[in-house]
Amino acid sequence: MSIQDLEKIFQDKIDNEIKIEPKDWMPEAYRKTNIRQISQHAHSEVVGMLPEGNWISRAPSLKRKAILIAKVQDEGGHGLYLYSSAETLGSTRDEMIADLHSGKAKYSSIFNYPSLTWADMGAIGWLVDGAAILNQVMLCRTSYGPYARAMVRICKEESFHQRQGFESLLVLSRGTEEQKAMCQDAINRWWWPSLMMFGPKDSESTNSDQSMKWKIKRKTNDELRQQFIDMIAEQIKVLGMTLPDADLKWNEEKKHYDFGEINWDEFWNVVKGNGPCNKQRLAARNKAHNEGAWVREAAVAYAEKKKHKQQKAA
Ligand code: FAQ
Repeated sequence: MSIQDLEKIFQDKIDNEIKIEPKDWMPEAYRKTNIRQISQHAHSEVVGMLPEGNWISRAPSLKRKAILIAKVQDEGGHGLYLYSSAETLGSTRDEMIADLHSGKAKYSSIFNYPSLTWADMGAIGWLVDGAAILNQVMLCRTSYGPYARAMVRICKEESFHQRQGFESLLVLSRGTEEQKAMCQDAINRWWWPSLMMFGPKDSESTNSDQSMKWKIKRKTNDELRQQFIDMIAEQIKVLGMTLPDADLKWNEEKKHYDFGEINWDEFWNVVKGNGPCNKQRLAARNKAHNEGAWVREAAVAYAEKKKHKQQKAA
């Protein structure tokens, strides 16, 4: 069969909503784009454990501590399903992790901001998981089968994360003046970086056109960002707080909220490794990896021992 025939069969499958599976023929660029996106997504989940992990030992009650531990563990689990899904495309976990640790691979810009107060745990759950879930609901229908299936469970867990974040902020928003101020301050700091999670404007998005044709992405960066703003602009009213954007206003004609200009210089600066916590995050991941070397060695030694035992018995 010629390349053109194979490409036609592949695109027909996509056009007919048939998932692409690991053993199917696929264009090399489709494979690479999926490895790039899925591995960056996995790295984001794992690096994303750090800002919240920072508050586990300082949670204000046993209940909040148990919830936060469970949430951080969930994020680690999401990373593992996603690495497994990328491995089905021929990339090894060692390669992907090496790329993260050397700074070659990207992960979401949002995790390069510091978590300064307890209220940040609520703001991360509500805004960061809220933004993540909108993007990920779309990815449950992405064209690559293993990625789409991994997203189903991830979305269920993220939706719990978002609710716990909102509930945590709701308690603060009804608390003392100090707690209300802490809640507002966390929202002020996390709002704009959350909008940047959706990626650059469509006009600047290098991958979107092709990814939309391949149905890896089903909605553009700007579409998802607008959907998020429309949702949060309503939910903030329940909290009795405000969003830090003087231009945020309902537009009756468009049936969407208008909003102010995002600071794209800040976004690219963070993506290029110069955000407030980039160096700290990579140092933490490298340290954890190095300190865990003995666990990996022990696991390999145990697997070898088991194999020999089985071979002897056979
Ligand atoms: N940060 O052409 P596009 C979570 C890069 S999970 C850093 O538009 P694309 C869970 C992009 O890679 C959050 N880099 O790119 C959680 C590309 O560079 P490249 C992560 C960014 O891929 C919650 C360049 O800019 N979610 O939060 C960012 O079509 C709480 C041009 O951009 C996912 O990864 C950014 N924000 O669209 C965990 C979802 N945006 O690679 C713990 C899957 C763009 O060509 C606690 N990913 N770039 O060198 C996606 O849906 C897409 O990859 C987008 C970007 C939408 C993120």
